[in-house]
Amino acid sequence: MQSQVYINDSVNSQLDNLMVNNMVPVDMTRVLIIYTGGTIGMKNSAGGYKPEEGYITQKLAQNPRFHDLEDDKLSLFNSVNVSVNPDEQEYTHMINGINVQKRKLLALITPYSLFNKRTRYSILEYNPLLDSSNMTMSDWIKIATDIEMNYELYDAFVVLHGTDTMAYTASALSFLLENLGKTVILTGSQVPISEVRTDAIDNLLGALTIAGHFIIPEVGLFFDNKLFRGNRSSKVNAIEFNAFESPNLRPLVHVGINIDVSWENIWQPKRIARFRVQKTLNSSVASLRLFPGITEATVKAFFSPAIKGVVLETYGSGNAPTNRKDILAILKDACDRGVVIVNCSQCKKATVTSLYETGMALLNIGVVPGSDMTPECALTKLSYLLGKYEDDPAKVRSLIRKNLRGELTVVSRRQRFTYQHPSALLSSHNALIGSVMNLLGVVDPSSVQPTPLDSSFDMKRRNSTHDIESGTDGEYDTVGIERQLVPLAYCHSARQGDVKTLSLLIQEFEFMINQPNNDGITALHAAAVDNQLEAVQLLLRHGANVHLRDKFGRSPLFNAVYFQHKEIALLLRQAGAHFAQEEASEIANQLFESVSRNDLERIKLLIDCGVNPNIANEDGRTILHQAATSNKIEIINYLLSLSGQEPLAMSRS
Ligand code: ASN
Repeated sequence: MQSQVYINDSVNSQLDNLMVNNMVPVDMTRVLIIYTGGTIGMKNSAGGYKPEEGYITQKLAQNPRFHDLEDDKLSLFNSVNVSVNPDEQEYTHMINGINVQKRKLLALITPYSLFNKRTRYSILEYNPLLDSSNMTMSDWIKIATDIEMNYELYDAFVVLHGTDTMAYTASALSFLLENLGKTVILTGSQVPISEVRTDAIDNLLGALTIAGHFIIPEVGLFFDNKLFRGNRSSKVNAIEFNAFESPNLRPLVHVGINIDVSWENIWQPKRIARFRVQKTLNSSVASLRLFPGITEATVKAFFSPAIKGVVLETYGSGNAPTNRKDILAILKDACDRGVVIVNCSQCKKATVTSLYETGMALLNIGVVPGSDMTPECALTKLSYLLGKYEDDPAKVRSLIRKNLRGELTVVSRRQRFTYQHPSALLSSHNALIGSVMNLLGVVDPSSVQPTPLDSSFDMKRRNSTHDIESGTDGEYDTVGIERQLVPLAYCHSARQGDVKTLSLLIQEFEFMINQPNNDGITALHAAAVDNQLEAVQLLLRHGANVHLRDKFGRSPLFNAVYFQHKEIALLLRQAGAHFAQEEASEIANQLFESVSRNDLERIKLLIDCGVNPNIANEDGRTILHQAATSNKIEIINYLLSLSGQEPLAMSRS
């Protein structure tokens, strides 16, 4: 899509971003907190607990753990732009064309963390603030749309939300946010932040810390020191602080003395596609929990023609009574009519299989096994898929069984009973590490020391068969060696365009594809700098993240454009890359310099990579002004063509 050029564009809103950006250090992350309501922000009043406008921002601004008061005095970062939709009605069923307006919000800044990072954040507060029991599907779409509108302005998003329906919202968002490349974390609390003894501080600080330090490109739910995959979580406790569980998947992050990220469990999107938001959900979905003795009349009424998708909550491993021919007949009739029925277990920890005759009976009439999805997840997934493919139940059925966002485990019959002895895996591990060290010219493996446990690089070994926690497995310390050598090997082979070695590394260490080497660069940065197109393609298909910045704060896209590697730059754009806010001023300089140098190719590349051609300098002048003043006809004509205007019929003299 081409950008439009507005000839009379005055100082545009990008400019004040630019000016602020000049002062933003590399170690700064921008987070947008979307505050939707819930207990977390409530205040005790005469009429009981209720949310109060502006209260949470005020509370955080006064707390030195959340806001650097010294910095506040300098007021360097005290306001930030946020995109909002002024017309609330338009959120539902809106496909494209969001009516975007910029609003200024108060910006807060965390003190430096142990890793020398700070997070600048703002709170976009909803009106009205909702108890999550009052939320509807259009609220999910509203949150998703707000993330979409601010996707390029912020590095990560935290959603403050009531706990009661948080698992539903987290599941829904995980589907609505397609090709997500940034961190989105939902959190809330059991006790309001206004109380002395509250879980709000730890939950919010934990979510903000993770969002500020790591790119975990999925929708997570942070509670009681754990980050869960959102679509795997359920509220299980309304009395204690540990309100959530993720029964069928280990937490993604544990926050303790260290922050342990289980990188091997983090969802790595493998499609080369841009971030987009699905804005239609089908509300004709429902859950039916079986119980012994349920009547035919109840089931019949439930499956009335209006219904399009049903989560059938069955017993144990997905079992339903085979002696209830009346119920099976109603289910079969519904399936034949095109209703999509998903079989989920009533047990928290379970996988729906077809091992028992009672489960097979459902499969045979067309009910889709939901594997280990939570009922919350199955319902929102149905609503999402039926929102996209309402008239194609066969497609919905097949996609329900697929793992779209890490929401289910695909287990084949054979896999259930396979056991591989750890030594088999470790010997292949050792062989690979040995060859990696050869490649890098490292002679003595035992001379390689592990890096100290540092949360930003700390990672657990893969689970199950690989689980040798001590890190020593006979020959040498594989954990420490992996941590140091694998990123080195990734970068080295990416730089050389050695896709054979890259493929080998991916086979064994795909989960480390985004780990930076000692110079703070990732394999994708290295391949982009050295114009290794094939390597870039391979890395992107295996989960390389386009938003990671190197130690200079630069994204792979910046590198590709800087060195004018056009194909790579365009491929990165296709994969959702955009210039980081911190890069905006340098990129704008490049644009203006290219006009001075009459470098039309670079101008085209910058604009194709998303740079706004109407960006204005400090004098409010755009590149069109500059090209006109210096009589750069080709550039003028190119800029005019962007907005479909006739070229100038001027001579070059
Ligand atoms: N009822 C509240 C809500 O879900 C519960 C909470 O946030 N702890 O909004």
